[in-house]
Order: sequence, then C-alpha cells, then structure tokens
Amino acid sequence: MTPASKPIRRIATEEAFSIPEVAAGLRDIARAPGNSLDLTLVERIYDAKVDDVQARLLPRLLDLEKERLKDMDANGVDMQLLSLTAPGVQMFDADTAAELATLANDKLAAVIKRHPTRFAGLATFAPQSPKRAAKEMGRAMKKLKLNGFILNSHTHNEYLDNPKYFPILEAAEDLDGCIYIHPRAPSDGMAAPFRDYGLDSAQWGYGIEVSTHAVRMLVSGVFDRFPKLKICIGHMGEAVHFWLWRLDYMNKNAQNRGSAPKTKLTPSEYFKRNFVITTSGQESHLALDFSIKALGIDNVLWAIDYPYQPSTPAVAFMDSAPVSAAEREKLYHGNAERVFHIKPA
Ligand code: VNL
Ligand code: MN
Repeated sequence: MTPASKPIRRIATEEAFSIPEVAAGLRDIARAPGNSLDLTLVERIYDAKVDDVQARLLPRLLDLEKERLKDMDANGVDMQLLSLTAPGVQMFDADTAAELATLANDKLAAVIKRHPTRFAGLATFAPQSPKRAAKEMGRAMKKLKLNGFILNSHTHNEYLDNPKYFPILEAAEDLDGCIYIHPRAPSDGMAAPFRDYGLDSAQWGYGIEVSTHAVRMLVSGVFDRFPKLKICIGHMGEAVHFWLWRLDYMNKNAQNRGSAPKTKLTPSEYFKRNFVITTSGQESHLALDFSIKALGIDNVLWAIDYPYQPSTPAVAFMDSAPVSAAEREKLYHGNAERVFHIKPA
C-alpha cells in the first residue's frame, strides 16, 4: 500500500469494560442501603429491573473479545485503550477494592496479551489505601506493562488534592503513568441539585464532578509538588479550558486574600503543562477547534466512550474534523502513543 492510501491508525482512549467480580460487587452495593448519587447508574446497570438501554450495557461492558472486536473491525478502530468502568472499585471497602483492582489488572493484562495490537489498558487502583495503591500501580506498569491509570473521580467524597493521596501522585509521576480521571456522579456534598431531570450522570453531573476535581488540583499546588504528573480528562476536557482566563483572574484574587495557596504557576499554565484531554462522547467540531486552539494539537486525543456511545459517529466525527492530515494523525494516534506509552504501528 502506498503511504497516501494507508488507512490512518485509530486509537480510542476512553473505552470501558468490566469484569464479573466487580459487576457482582456493584450489584451488592445496589441492593444495600445508601444514598450516593452513583446508585442511579449502579442500580440500572448492575441490578437491572427493567430492560432499558442501560440494562443492555452490562453484557457489552463484560465482553472484550467478541462483539467489541467486531465493532472495532466494522468501524476501522485499530485499538481501544481499555479502562475499568465507573465507579471502578471506589465504592468498595478498602480490602475488597484493593483485591478487585489487582484482579481487574491481571485480567486486563491477559486480554492485551492475547490481542496486543487491538488493546492497551489503564490500570485500576484502590485509593482507599494509598500506599497499597502505589504498590499496585508499580506492578501494573512495570510487570503487567499497562499503559497508565484510571481513576473514577472522587473516592468516598475525597479528591486527589488531599495529601492522603500523595503516595498515588508520587507513584504516577515516578512511573510516568498518566492518570485518566473519568467521571462518576457528583460527590455527596454537591449531589442534591443533580437528583432531578437525569442530571446525575453523563447529561451534566459527570462533567461538573470531574471539572471540579481538576480545578481543585489546579489551584491546590499539587503540581508544584509533582511537576511532571500527567492527568487526562475526557468529554472535551469537561469544559475546563473554556474557564482558564477567569480561573487565572479569580485564583489570583483568592490567593491575595489568603483563601487559595500561593502557587508557582497559574491554573492555565498547569492545565497546559500537566493535562491532556480527550474527545470522548463530545462530538462537536466547534468544541474540538476551540480545544486545539486553547491547548495545542499535542494535548487533544480521540476517544469514543464505548459502549456508552456508538463507534460509528465517533469515527465520522474525527474523520470529518476540519484539521490537516498531520493534525488528524496526532488526534487519532500520535498523542495517545506518546502519553500512554503505546508502541507506534
Ligand atoms: C455513561 C456515559 C456512563 C459515559 C459512563 O460511565 C460513561 C452513561 C459510567 O450515559 O450512563 O463513561
Ligand atoms: Mn466514559
């Protein structure tokens, strides 16, 4: 094949899976008393009582080598970067979470070993025990050769700027493993306004949860302590970069009146240095154009959000994006190869 007719390599970077053991644990959580906003999704997917769109997601999350590979083939998707779907192991008690994270990572590594050109994967860890998590992170990248980390936003209502999690940030920085902060529903303290109109999840709540997580990190000084730490957020950066000018302006005011810590750089400088974003489930050319202009072409990666969103329009969105051929190569695979240590084809 001549270079001109060679099909472009497509690596999708926010692609969800689960394992039966985690699904069973989430079904138990669905049946236990609780008031967390995540229960709306957990009940519908893992303890489905009606056959609706979400109930039908569980088999597709558990499938890796049958329908998923067929869907990838049919849509020209070369590789999925897999991650344990939200809420991951983060609703479990510390020991259960750590054991399930290890199991999920072992199973993920085994699948990648069987299909090394089709799958790469982000390792799960249990933030409930930060030191144990750091150990598992090392094992996952060094021994299992996984490609980075997945974190499903808050853990028991706490965020990564909390110093108790610094062993996790230190491990990620040392290993050069990017942490993908994926949504889950807003934490308990801000859940109430999201209980109506289906705002709990992907319609609105997920983006507010992750953008709040990201902003807490930007203004807390964690990137002075961990300057090489890399964070990835999906859904076109959860709109954080739309806010950068105002964040910089108001963060300075907050610093001057002593309500935010002094930092070496501004929020926008950290966002451009320490974050990358993906296009998962956000197929707007206008938002893509803004993102590339705001953050640079090297900081935007393509994603589908399989199986929550269909592959065909996600591919059509990026195939038809108004960018140069060289830019499309970076969006579709070059940036993913760099950030997630994926061998170029
Ligand atoms: C949904 C969409 C859920 C995207 C997701 O993770 C996600 C949803 C739990 O529409 O329910 O990544
Ligand atoms: Mn997703």
